[in-house]
Amino acid sequence: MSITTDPYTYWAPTGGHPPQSDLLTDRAIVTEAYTVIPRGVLRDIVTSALPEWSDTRSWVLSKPVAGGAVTFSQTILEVQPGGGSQAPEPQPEVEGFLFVMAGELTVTHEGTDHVLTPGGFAYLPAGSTWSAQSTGAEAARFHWVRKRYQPAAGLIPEAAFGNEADVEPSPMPGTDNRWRTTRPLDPGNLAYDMHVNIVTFEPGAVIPFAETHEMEHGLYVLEGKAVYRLNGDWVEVQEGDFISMRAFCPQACYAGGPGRFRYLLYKDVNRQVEL
Ligand code: UGY
Ligand code: MN
Repeated sequence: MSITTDPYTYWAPTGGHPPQSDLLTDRAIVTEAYTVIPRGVLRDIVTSALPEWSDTRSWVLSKPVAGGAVTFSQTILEVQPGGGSQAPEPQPEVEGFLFVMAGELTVTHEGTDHVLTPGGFAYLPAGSTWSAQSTGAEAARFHWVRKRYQPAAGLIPEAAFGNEADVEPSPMPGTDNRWRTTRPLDPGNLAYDMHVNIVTFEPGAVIPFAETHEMEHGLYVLEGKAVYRLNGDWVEVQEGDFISMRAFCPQACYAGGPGRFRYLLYKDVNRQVEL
């Protein structure tokens, strides 16, 4: 079976407000093991401004909540052309990962500019000096995953910049590349205590067992649709939807097509359990 060769697409929210004639029923749910935030709820009234950023609004998709995922926050920022921040990160002990879906974001890290377009990413180590500006003609829309860095003796994580198009994905064994993972941060480098990967399924590919692991996930669907198994439930998801999973939430999926199914996946990794 062939691999889809169409260019990657990235679904990003633009806000707005539904008409009074719409049904309110959607798939939003908070359970003891997972949360689903469907794209239909990413509206104007749930945005928040951030004091460190100008001409910006944001949708916070995940933050530590008792009983839920607690190791990270994940936010979509929408920064109008010319807007941005000279000092985006208020907490020096917090690392960040940016992933651009629309527009252009210029990230200046330790004095060097990095221009990120859709598919572009940046890893900013905790305590590093960086700023960001929306430098395109349309608003920059991007994910910002933040995590309190968990130090490990002798290990110092390096900043990383690039575009997913330039990172060779790793095929999952026995799938003919129909389930593959693009890893912007070197998985062999234990200085990193989180990964943010892009997972791709060709139509018909599956996660064929209920992964049940200590790591938490933030999962944002970039492209396509699928049915996702979360704990005891099957949930239909599409591009623009977000799922957060607490530790040990059983998970699998069936990518039934018709197109490719792709998502951005946060995962805490490489550290002893803190007790
Ligand atoms: O790496 C992972 O944990 C990944 N396979 N999980 C997932 O896609 N839900
Ligand atoms: Mn997983």
